[in-house]
Amino acid sequence: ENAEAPVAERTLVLVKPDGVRRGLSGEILRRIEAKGYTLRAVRLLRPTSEVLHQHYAEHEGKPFFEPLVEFMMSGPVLAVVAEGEGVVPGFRSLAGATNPTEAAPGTIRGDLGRDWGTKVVQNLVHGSDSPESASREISLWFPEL
Ligand code: RTP
Ligand code: MG
Repeated sequence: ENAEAPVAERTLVLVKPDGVRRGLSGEILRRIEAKGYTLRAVRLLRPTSEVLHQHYAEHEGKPFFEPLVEFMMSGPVLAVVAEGEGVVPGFRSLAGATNPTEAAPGTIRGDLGRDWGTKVVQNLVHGSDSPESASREISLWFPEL
């Protein structure tokens, strides 16, 4: 190993309550590992309103904000730190488009998700959208890391 190698790139993945409820946690972890990324930390938890308000701070004030927080508190969430070069954009590619109806086949949302006619789109997973978001979100969900 190169002693000059930078700290490995990390992203925060959440399997949202719809994914856990539908029994898709294993399938989603399988896809992350099959792509070649490493699972660095995994925790099943019921997120508090405080954590979710911080996590989704950029969406505060939007019409879907409170329904989104309520949905995220509707059941357990699987929080995951995945690691590997390019994992931030790489996991966003694995996840697919936000709207599961439009997400391409081959992606998590495209293969496993659909529109259920709910107030807020249920799209199975969250993935950090930049390395800066990833480090902020990892400290929020895994303060010990
Ligand atoms: P995520 O953060 O969950 O990975 O999803 P994303 O980047 O693809 O989508 P983003 O724009 O960050 O929105 C965060 C989550 O809010 C819900 N949402 N609902 N119009 C709507 O009903 C709407 N827009 C966004 C989704 O759960 C989305 O993933
Ligand atoms: Mg986002």
